[in-house]
Amino acid sequence: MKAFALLALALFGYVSAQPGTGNNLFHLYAGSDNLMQRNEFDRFWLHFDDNKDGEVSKLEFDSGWRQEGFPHAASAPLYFLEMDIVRDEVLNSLDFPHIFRLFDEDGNGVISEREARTNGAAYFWFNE
Ligand SMILES: [Ca+2]
Ligand SMILES: [Ca+2]
Ligand SMILES: [Ca+2]
Repeated sequence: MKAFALLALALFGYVSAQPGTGNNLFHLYAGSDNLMQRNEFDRFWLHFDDNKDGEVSKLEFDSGWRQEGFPHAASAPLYFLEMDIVRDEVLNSLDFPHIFRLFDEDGNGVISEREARTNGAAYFWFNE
């Protein structure tokens, strides 16, 4: 729980400190190899899961997006819809593999910084 609070703080600090949100988020989750594996990608989505039931509800996503100071908070409900690919009004392990493949454009099983930036900008209007 403490680690989580620290992570949230780190996220918030990163986001509010400078532009290029997608870029900083990528480094936070991708780690030192600068590539995002499936488990790292899932970890990003699940950090919105406040009650830890393995599913990100629309409320969790919307309020998390705002609390962390991500850009274009008014559009968070739309971003949720975009990512709810298996349409059941929650983001969970059914959606993550599909979202991952949308980001992994060359299909090599990892998300590169370029893939993250391009798609983050397209889906969430993050600064490139
Ligand atoms: Ca939840
Ligand atoms: Ca879903
Ligand atoms: Ca890739």
